Amino acid sequence: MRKVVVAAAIVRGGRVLAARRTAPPEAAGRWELPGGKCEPGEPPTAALEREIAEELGCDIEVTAWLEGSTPIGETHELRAALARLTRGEPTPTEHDEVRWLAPDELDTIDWLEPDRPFLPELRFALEHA
Ligand code: 9L3
Ligand code: MG
Repeated sequence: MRKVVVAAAIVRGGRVLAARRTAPPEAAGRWELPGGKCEPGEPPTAALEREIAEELGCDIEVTAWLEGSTPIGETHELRAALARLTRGEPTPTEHDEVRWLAPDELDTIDWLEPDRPFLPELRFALEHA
């Protein structure tokens, strides 16, 4: 069983928040849906709320999990959820830039590979929210 990494597609006003990584070196400068690893036994929704509070200093509510999961290397897998802000403004502590992307801007940034398969469903959700 692969260990689970969770990521948030935080949606506001028809746009989604993308975040640019600073580490590790091979991922620096590339974009992701923010999030991180579940702790052992930690439910994915709780892990995602915790990771977003740590990385962006704001609170979210998970509204729906996107379909499927994607491999991260040999040992982990990525799951992604739609979410909305419930407190605060996202302010990066680990990322060096964040952007609110409209659906037609999703293809304009260099996403990490594990995130890319979620983009079609995310685009659909943004267009039909
Ligand atoms: N990862 C990939 N896409 C994402 C996230 C949040 C994470 N949207 C990968 C990057 C790392 C691993 O998962 O290899 C763990 O993520 P983190 O704890 O370094 O954020
Ligand atoms: Mg992270």
